[in-house]
Amino acid sequence: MNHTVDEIITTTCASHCGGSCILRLHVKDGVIVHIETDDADEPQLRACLRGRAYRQRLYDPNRILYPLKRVGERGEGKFVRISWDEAIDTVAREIVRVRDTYGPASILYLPLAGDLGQVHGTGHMARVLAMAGGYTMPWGQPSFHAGIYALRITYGAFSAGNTRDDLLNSRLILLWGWNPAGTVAGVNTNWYLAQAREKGIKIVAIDPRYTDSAATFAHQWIPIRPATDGAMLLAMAYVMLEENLHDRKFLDRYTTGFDKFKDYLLGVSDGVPKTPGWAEQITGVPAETIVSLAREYAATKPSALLSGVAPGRTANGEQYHRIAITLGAMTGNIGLHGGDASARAWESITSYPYKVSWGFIEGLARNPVDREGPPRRKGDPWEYKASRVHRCEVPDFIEKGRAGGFRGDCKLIAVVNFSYLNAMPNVNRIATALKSEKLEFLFVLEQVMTPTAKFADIILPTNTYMERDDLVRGAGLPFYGLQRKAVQPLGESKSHNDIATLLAKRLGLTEYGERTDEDWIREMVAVSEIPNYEEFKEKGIYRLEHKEPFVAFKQQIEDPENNPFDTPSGKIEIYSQWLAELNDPELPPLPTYVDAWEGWNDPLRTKYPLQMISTHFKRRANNQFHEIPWLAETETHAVLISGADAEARGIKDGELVRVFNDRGEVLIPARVTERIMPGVVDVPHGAWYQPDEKGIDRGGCPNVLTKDKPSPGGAFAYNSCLVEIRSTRPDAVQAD
Ligand SMILES: Nc1nc2c(c(=O)[nH]1)N[C@H]1C(S)=C(S)[C@@H](COP(=O)(O)OP(=O)(O)OC[C@H]3O[C@@H](n4cnc5c(=O)[nH]c(N)nc54)[C@H](O)[C@@H]3O)O[C@H]1N2
Ligand SMILES: Nc1nc2c(c(=O)[nH]1)N[C@H]1C(S)=C(S)[C@@H](COP(=O)(O)OP(=O)(O)OC[C@H]3O[C@@H](n4cnc5c(=O)[nH]c(N)nc54)[C@H](O)[C@@H]3O)O[C@H]1N2
Ligand SMILES: [Mo]
Repeated sequence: MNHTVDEIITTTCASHCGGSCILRLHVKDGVIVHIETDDADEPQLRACLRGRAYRQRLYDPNRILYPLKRVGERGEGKFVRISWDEAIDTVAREIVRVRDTYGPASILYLPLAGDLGQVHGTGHMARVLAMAGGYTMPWGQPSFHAGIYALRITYGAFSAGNTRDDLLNSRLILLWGWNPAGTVAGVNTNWYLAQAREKGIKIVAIDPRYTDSAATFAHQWIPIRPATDGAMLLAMAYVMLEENLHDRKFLDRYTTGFDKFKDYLLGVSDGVPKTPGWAEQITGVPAETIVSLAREYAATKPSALLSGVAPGRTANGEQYHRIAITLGAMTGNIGLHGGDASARAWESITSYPYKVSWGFIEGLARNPVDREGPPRRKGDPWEYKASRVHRCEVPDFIEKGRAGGFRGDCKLIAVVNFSYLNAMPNVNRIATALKSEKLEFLFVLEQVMTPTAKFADIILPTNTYMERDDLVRGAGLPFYGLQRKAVQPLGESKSHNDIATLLAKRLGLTEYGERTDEDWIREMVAVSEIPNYEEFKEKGIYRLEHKEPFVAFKQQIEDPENNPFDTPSGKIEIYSQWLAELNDPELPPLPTYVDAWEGWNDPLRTKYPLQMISTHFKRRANNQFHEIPWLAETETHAVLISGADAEARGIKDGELVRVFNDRGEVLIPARVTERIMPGVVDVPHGAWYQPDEKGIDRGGCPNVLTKDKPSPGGAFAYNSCLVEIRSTRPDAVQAD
């Protein structure tokens, strides 16, 4: 370090990768001049390239510094600067007008997770809107809805992750559709995987791409067609059953429904035995590979089948997760060190059931619209359907409203922490809906001028976690981090807490009260595991007592009599009673493989022969950091295509190609590589939608191509998508 600074502030990154890594901010004259990371005792909580480049995000010329009012068409991006008074007046007036004219169900609150701070999350605006009369809530988690569904149905739980240090207790690790070397999933995950590798623990990657994780950690890479994982897992179960390798004691003691599952495996119920030969036809994985992996997984104990959430982002994603859990049970790897419950949801990424839960602030107010909805049934994956709007259905809600069976006509939308237009499937359709006159008012809280912000009627400029105080939960290992305001908010940008307080005042919600950031943090610390606030404030971090790695469901397995699972039978339900009662043919009580729409066996593949996945990109956190120059230098946003598929289309590495289907077209450079299997292409998600005058997206946003139909359980099916690719060179030779 060759500069003098006034102060070095320790903070925890709250970017939307879920990393929660330690940053040390060097502040001089009120400006952050340098960022470094943890270099204290092991295990260090070291940050990635994005956290260390955050200075360019903080001082991004694209930052929104003043409240803005739209003057052009929605989406055109023409705004004028207005005062905070005018901005808050307008927003408050519109909320009251829409509520009084159309009823509160006409107000849609559309939050997601752009920032993972506990104080300045999405809770404040939820609280204001609830207190002002209520609002329609969205449902559907883009990340892991299929995982949550399977977790609830099978374990009756919301959390199933082990802390990452437990990986060192495994003897075999299956990275199933999971690439932590690229997508941060808790600080330190890679460090533990590297140690596992050094220790000689066998690691196998099952992924259509030869990922950085496969290249760095794995002994074996098994390429598989997207959305077919359930078939391979079933065939592995079949091998175990045929060769009597399964843990019958575990199944008898802790699970229900294995007999019915056995009949399904053997084909008794549907005439189709789920043999390795059957699975080879579907997955493209040779039968002998499936057989040997099944034998190895069953014979090596403990083994961790780490089922990633990406294979669950498919047309029947929940089935993959349910089958993966069933394999965890068949091998008796649940609830013990070195094993894994083979279930995934966000808590599996943060890996620890903290006392401070999500929704702390939101939970303080009662939302009448949601409460007045039809009663919920525990375990019913459609429990929200009647009172909420799936995030994929928003265009329908705008265009059809009550006539389309919704509980209101969507007239006002409030977007917080969400690059809605970019992150949701079928962007062209969303853009059309947002331009509709039926939508009378759209306001957005944003830090930068995103494609979504361009559609706003009013933009409220929001500051970043370096300009306010907050509390962050650790991921990977259990700890809390304190975020301290390092610099003054840029321009006139404000925090969520300040914006919501202003709005509450203008709406006359006297009972809303006023609390500083620190008041909120103290309130949360009081219910947390942190014993002493002052000490925490001083150090900036509190590591939870951690004598041994945390393992999900350990108590249920060690002492089942006193710790039943929260399911109707109290056991792990391979056959789900809840689903049997629900009686929905698309949500069968048994884990079942069904071919995905827009998958390998969809007849549409004759027209659009390539299966497109859209992975999470190393240099972005979803849509964030996309425009940061330092990061842009590290990796080009391009479509990954195999040598064979490129050659058949006369496509050369680096050239601009058209990626298209019936929903839209994207122009993007091609990266020809052997690191993706033939038949599959990858347009990484998070590049910003930038339509030209013909409607062709020059920004490279994969959601121009993805389908806005959720899986039966409500999962986003980004990785079930068929496309075709063509060169833009006139001399490209196309094979027939
Ligand atoms: N094709 C495809 N699409 C996908 C996915 C995929 O795999 N494939 N993945 C999906 C997944 S898993 C997710 S989680 C979503 C993510 O979708 P989003 O949640 O929309 O993603 P982010 O880009 O993290 O955050 C959204 C916005 O929040 C803003 N933001 C950050 N911090 C703050 C803040 O403190 N206040 C305010 N007001 N704004 C802030 C950022 O500037 C950013 O524009 O994308 C989904 N979309
Ligand atoms: N750097 C970075 N880190 C992130 C994020 C980010 O945007 N950037 N986003 C964060 C968020 S919000 C989330 S939800 C998580 C998401 O984390 P993940 O969902 O795990 O990330 P992905 O890159 O979408 O997918 C992981 C791997 O699954 C493979 N895959 C895709 N489809 C299939 C399939 O059908 N079968 C199999 N077997 N493999 C498949 C992909 O090739 C990829 O290598 O990451 C978090 N971490
Ligand atoms: Mo996500």
